[in-house]
Amino acid sequence: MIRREIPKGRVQSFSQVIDKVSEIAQRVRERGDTALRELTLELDGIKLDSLVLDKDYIDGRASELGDEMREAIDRVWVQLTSFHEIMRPPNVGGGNGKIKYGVIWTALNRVGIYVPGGKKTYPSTLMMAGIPARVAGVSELFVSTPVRNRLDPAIAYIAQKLKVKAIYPVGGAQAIVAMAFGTESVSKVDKIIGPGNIYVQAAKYLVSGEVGIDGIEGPTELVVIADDSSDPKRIALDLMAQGEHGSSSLLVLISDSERILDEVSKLLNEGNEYFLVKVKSLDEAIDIANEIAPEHLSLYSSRAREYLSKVKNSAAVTLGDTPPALIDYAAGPDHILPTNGWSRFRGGITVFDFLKPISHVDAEKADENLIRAAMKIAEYEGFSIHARSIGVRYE
Ligand code: HSO
Ligand code: ZN
Repeated sequence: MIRREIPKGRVQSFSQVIDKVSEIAQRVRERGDTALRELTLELDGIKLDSLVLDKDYIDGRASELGDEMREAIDRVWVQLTSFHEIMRPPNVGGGNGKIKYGVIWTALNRVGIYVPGGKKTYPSTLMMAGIPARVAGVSELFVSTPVRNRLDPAIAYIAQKLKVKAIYPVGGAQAIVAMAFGTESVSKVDKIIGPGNIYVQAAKYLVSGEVGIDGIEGPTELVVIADDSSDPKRIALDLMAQGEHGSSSLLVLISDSERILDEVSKLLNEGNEYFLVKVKSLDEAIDIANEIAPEHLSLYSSRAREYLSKVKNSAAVTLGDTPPALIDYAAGPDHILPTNGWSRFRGGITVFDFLKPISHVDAEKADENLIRAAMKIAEYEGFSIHARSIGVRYE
């Protein structure tokens, strides 16, 4: 369906499912593995033998992967690794006066990766979460993913390459809660990374008081800004490509050319809703895109580079004739990206999602004025012992 208007908001909101997810969370917290088995049967219709996949089984599944797919994964692996490596921050240190201070970037210890499943499997998502984790130096990786019949050989192969500690064949909200709190079989992690359906998102939100989460990643979003020099067939393909994720995808084309809007509208398929917006100038288009704050933004214009600096809210921008789907699979930047307007305040997954800065201070000697200032503020707050504990060092 084609709408000639700016989209008003997002279709899904997890407030609709939060009660159900709270109930699932309570069951998993109270009854651990037993609840995981029951919920997987009830909600997914899958009877689980084991909650942790056997290493020999994973190796066996990986060995079923065809050579071409293996080579494709190996090639993309190099590309994603090189992108994430340019982001790795150095430890820094400095000082002013007599105080020395610094920051040590420290990798997280245990990370749980959620890989969505269902009708499709997402080996690409396992790479997008696992590779920056490995570049950051995370000690232990765990994967949870629904397994309908047998584990996807590509997921098995990537898990092998990532040296994951365990794969749990569990999906949905229950998988998130299990990794957040731990069960008899599932290890408790420090942070959970990965996209998922509305139940998974709501569960991440719910457990975010207990563990770190990367954000809330919902249905895919693409805004294309196109001028008259762009190719309508390719624009239609880019929009329909992100429509493959399902009917909740947010798909928008903004253009100053009526001809482009017209031609694209004739090429779009059924099954998704598409928003087509006519503007007077590309500056106006950028303003609208910044307001929408989409996950993916395609600047399909010969002046794309010029417009890039005007983009304020989007986590992944493709320039000119670059296909947005290349970011989904191979360009280098991550495809785990903020949706629902979250690109107003965060970007896609990088090594920083797996690192934390530990700051340190060495102030055995310190500037007299600074010491007096610290003591003054402590006393102002009514913390006289704080003040004394400082003063006694530098008398
Ligand atoms: N477009 C999705 C990622 C994806 N596409 C995975 C295909 N597979 C969110 O950026
Ligand atoms: Zn996609």
